[in-house]
Amino acid sequence: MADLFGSDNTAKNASYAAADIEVLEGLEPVRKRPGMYIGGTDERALHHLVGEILDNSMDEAVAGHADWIELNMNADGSITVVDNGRGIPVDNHPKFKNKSALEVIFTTLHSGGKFSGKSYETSGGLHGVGSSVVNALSEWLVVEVAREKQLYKQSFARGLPTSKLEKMGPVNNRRGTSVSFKPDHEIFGNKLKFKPSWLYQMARSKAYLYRGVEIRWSCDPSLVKDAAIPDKDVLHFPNGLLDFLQASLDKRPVITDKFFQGQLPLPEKAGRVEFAIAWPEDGEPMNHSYCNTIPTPLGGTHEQGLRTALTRGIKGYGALTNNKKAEAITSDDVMNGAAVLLSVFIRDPQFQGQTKERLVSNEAAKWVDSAIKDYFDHWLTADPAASKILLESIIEKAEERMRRKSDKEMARKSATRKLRLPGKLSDCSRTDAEDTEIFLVEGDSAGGSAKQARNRETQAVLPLRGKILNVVSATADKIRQNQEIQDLILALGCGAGKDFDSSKLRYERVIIMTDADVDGSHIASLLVTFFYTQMRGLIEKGHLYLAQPPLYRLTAGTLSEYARDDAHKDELMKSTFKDKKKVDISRFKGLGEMPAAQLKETTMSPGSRTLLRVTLPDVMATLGITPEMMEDGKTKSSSKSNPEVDDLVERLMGKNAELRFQFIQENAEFVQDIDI
Ligand code: TSJ
Repeated sequence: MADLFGSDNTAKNASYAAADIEVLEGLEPVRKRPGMYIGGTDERALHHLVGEILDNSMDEAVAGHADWIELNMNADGSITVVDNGRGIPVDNHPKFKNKSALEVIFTTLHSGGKFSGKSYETSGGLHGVGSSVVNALSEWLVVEVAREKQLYKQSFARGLPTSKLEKMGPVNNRRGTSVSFKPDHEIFGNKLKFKPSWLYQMARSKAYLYRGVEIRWSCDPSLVKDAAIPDKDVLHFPNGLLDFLQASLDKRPVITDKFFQGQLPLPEKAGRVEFAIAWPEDGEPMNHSYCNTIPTPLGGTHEQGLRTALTRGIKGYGALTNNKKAEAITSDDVMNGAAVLLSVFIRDPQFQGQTKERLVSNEAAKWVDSAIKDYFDHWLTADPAASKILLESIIEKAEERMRRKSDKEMARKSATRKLRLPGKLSDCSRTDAEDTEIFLVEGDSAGGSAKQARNRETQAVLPLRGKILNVVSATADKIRQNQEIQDLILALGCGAGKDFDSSKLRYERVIIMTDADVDGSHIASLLVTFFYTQMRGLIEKGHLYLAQPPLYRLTAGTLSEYARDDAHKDELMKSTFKDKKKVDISRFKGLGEMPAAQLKETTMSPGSRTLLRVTLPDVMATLGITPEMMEDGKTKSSSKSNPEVDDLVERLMGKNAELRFQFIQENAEFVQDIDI
């Protein structure tokens, strides 16, 4: 929402360019396909509406303009959120001569909100455009604004105004915004109701995440709630995440009483990071991360930065204290036993995923890492007794992991693989599947580069020639006759269709590595579709990944970075290369022409690459697709047509490769693996 008022926008508005208008559109698409905007129409999505509204008040508080927020659950199933901020602006918006800014905010959709995979420029992903989405999906919504000593009010129904913005008279002693809304039963059905416990938890965690705000909770006594949920409560936590962690651990014993916690500025004035970490004795991990108080349950770059800092710190401390065993520690050993709360505040965060639950702003990893690094070193050296206990417990984890691994290797070696393998396969030398990968690459030339760039012990390469058969439109017989497909099935060792057995998979990860162009996208989407129809278990068990080869290399003097796509390139130009006069941008035509060393660094080496994990079941569930409907890749005609399903099927099976690849990428899970 803030972008509607940003200063550069105001300047642009004066020129009233046609191009500007395209950015905003009505709310019909939201009512037509609610799932695309709020990730479904289930209970979770319903509660998401409250988050959208609350986040706007949180933004106002975090910006320093409000210090309390009310969250009320009303007897009629509606919600009221109030804050004492500046009040949503009510002046006429320059782009819409007869409409107030407030009305524009509640009745228009930023087109970034469409299923485009692009993030918005406001504080958080779905957020910031959320108010109009909530309005569209509400039976009614009423806004009141107290601003400049005047009270204003406007009402809406299902996204459309039912009144003008009215002046309700003077107010002298307060300012702020109040929004009440009732979710539309036409969208969410009659059965869905807000759960007091969920909303109370949401309010609580927001209060923990920003110590400068007091959240006043109230829930109508007539609503049924758990014994633990009060009718009224004031949530305010001056010790922020530390209070949050203590409450979450709930007296579970920890291996050192000293928590690692802090609030630190990020470098380059990029924002700040807060964290509180403990290592519980029971070794049960806990991990919650947030960006601008918005939960990021799928993690992302901020978590990655913390991981890197903690792992380097622990290993460094091991080296410092001459503990040789520390060398074997991996980031998983450090994180898997930790209870972690991480919260970052940054400008213009980039989110990804169906419900924008993962932070992908590239620079966040480096910012969080460098903010925490030295602070962690100091913390470790300040209390050697506690640090020794911590180090030793992490070493124990590492040793346990290595024991398990060698047991497994022994078991596999005795059951030797007497397999006929395809001639084109360059296999890895390791014989058991653990920690091995196979790269499926497009064509022999890319195959050659990949062979040079790989780690022979753990990475296999299978070049696939030409476009593989479009499996969704072919019969099972025809699929099996296809040479490329036969090679693929043989190399993976796990069979296909009815014979599929994931325990026979010869590699831990199957990585599709195609060029970052239209043809590459096409092959990648065909392969994903093949796996979806013939080896679905492989996706379900999280074995399938997409590599992310760069499309550009940016160079200025000694500075050199790779960019995945145009958006990433633009982002780098605005950040890392901002002050550079001459930036040389080269575009890679294909993986085959990339020097092996670069291919290794950018795309193949576990230390520096980024992989996307393909997780289709999530999306299937969200869009209401059952596995039966997709059997043999054909939709069984169901009595009533479901536009969301039709659309998905079209995306998967239709001719448009771009759309398919976009679908896959948007729903893939972000995995960044560092193996230090
Ligand atoms: F989501 C929402 F729009 F419905 C909503 C917004 C709901 C609630 C309960 C509060 C809010 C909200 C918005 N609270 N505070 C604000 N602040 C602004 O919109 C605002 C005010 C002044 C200025 C300015 O630059 O003067 C800028 C903004 C973004």
